[in-house]
Amino acid sequence: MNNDPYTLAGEAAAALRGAAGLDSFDVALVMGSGWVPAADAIGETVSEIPFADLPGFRAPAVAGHGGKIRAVRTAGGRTALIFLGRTHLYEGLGVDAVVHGVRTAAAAGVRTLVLTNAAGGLRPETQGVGDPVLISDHINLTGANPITGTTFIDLTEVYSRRLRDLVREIDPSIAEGVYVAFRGPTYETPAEIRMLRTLGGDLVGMSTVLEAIAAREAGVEVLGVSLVTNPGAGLSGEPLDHEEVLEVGRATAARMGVLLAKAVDRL
Ligand code: 8IG
Repeated sequence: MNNDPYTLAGEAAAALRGAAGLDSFDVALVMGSGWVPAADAIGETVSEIPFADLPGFRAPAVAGHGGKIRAVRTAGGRTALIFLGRTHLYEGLGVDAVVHGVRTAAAAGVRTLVLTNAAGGLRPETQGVGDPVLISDHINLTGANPITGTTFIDLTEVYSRRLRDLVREIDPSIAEGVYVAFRGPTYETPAEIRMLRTLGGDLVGMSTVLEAIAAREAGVEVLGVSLVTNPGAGLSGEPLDHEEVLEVGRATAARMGVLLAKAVDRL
């Protein structure tokens, strides 16, 4: 048995193709906390497989993450893989586990990846809770990288300008921002939030950046969208609460679903 992560991704991709009866998929979407309820708007379900039934995947640990991969056909005739849940670095399963879904999607033929997440907002002056923000760039403070060895990948445009422009044609009011990733699972201290604002960050979270790097390694074009679910620690005078994050997601699911459904058919 070969446990190389890229080989495992190929095996998982073959299983997904088989279950859906499709040779390839156009696009993959990773639905972060708050985005899972939006998945139903993307298209008609063709097949659904729990993570636990696929090579290299584990059931996700976080409440609010569904833990399966759905194959769908969109209204415009595209085929999409929707990852309902993801593995986070803070779960301690390692970097390969975090990016396994992205490598599987790439192996399944996907050329465009939509990474969604819920994030803390670093600019409450201009960001409303419940607003989507297009990720324009990232600052990777996880201390990790999915690539080992002398593969020097260009990260000048991790989050495709073409895809961001396309989403703004659908919703011109949507803002852009720089996403900062920490390993977590703690939220930040107020001092760390002040540091991130000084560094030029607009959003803070615990996902997405390693997946985006793995996608670029595979030559996959990336669209990143954050749902702002709370102001960063110390910015609002209130403590941070995971339940509140999930509630914002439930309240905004319909809007997010409509946005993504329109975007996927134009990618
Ligand atoms: I939702 O404020 C969500 N995820 N690191 N900080 C970090 N991750 C988050 C936050 C936040 N909000």
